[in-house]
Amino acid sequence: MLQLRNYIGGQLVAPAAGRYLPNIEPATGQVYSQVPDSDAQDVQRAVEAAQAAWPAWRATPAEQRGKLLVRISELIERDLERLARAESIDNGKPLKLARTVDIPRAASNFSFFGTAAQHFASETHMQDGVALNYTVRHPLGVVGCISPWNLPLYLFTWKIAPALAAGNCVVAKPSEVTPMTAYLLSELCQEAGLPAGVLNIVHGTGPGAGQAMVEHPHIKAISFTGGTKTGEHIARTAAPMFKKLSLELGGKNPNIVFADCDFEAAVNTSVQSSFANQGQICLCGSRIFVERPVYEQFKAAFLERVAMLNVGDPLEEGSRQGALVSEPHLQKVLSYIELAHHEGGTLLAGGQRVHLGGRCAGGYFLQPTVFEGLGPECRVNREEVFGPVVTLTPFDTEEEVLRWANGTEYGLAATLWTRDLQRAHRVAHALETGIVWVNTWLHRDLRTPFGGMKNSGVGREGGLEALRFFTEPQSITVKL
Ligand code: TXE
Repeated sequence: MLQLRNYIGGQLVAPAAGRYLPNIEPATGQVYSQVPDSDAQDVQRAVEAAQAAWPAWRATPAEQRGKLLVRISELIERDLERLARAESIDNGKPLKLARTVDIPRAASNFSFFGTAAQHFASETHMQDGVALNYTVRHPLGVVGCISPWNLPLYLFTWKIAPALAAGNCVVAKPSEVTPMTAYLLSELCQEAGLPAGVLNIVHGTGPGAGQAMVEHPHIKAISFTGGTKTGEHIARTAAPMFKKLSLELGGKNPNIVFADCDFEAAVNTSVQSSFANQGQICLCGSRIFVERPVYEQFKAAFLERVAMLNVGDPLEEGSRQGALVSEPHLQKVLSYIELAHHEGGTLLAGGQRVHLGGRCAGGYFLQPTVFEGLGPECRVNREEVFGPVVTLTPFDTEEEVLRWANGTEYGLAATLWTRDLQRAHRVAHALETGIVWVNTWLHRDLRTPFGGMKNSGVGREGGLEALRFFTEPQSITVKL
């Protein structure tokens, strides 16, 4: 059985303690590879390798660093099909989704930041006749990147690429639940000629390798995406050490449909924003609020399209819904379906585990599930389910829907559907979320700031925000 290895100092190496964790294919429930269960010793080696590589990497001109990142991007594009298949097997997502979204985006992350570093400028403040003030942005040194299982290579590279572009050396840990494409990336980095130690990938659990990274005194910053509880724990550990922190956490995003919207577009995109990746995207709109005059019409059209989302083997081209990532996660989502019944919800679609035959007999499949009749105060409408479960709720006024939309502890993203331009701006500005999509969803321009308000996180990723996070500004004043 394939044993993955850590990527430390340019070499693929076994974990120091020789321990491994089983890596399960969600569509079959079978162990298909083993992932290093690394510990503090491995993290220590990775930090030492990164520290050794840093002086030369820092001194490498941004253009040359960028060329290496662009080369990695090209290799990801070359291996698109192989990587997409690996992602689908490892995560349970439909192969088509991995091929059209996850892997192309991983390639874009490297090419975008590979060139962005050359456009990164710092400020000058001239005090006429008195002084010239200018800002230098220094890389931090060794930084840590920790990513989750829902968009494995996509989110892993979204952190690594800007960190490297800004001149840092990186110790990175992918989720232990989906380590495969990070492992394949380490091979591509070797092929691209990335200098040894510039990027180090340590596999393992959160409490093991992850915690050791967060506690390590020589890791200057942590960029983390994952659950809000984990983010809280990381902040508690890292804040007293004055580490820079970027935390991209959970969401409970509203999707607001006004009666004057482009109806077909709203329905079709709402099916996407509800169930893409089995609802396991922090940006999914799991609370759908529909203005009362079109509520019944929307419900009927939405349910009709949901019925067409066939659940099947993620490797088969026709499957629209794949497997959930793990048995414990499936059980968590099922517990929320049970809770929705207890809270008085009416089940409109789905609600059951799906048992497929053949090779997928042991897989973690769930029907796309829709409830109505759950008030905004219900736990199902306040807590992050992170699965294919959404609620439909009619609303009467803009003020009411804004109160409900803003009524959770999260504030990551929101979508609104209207043809009224004034309302679009007014409602967007009143939403307490880091991202608002008007008449679209998951539309991403990599230059825009990405991140959440309230318990959805601290800091922003994307574009210049990411380059700023991974650098330390130094202000220099020269008396004229
Ligand atoms: O995430 P974790 P889990 C939400 C979603 C899900 C819940 C838990 O609701 O049900 O979080 O998922 C590493 N120090 N999201 O348990 O634990 C871990 O190894 C350092 C939302 O999978 O937050 C992995 O690499 N690292 C979400 C990463 O953190 C630690 C995406 C994320 O794992 C650590 C995923 C520690 N003490 C889950 N503990 C989103 N918003 O995108 C864990 N990790």
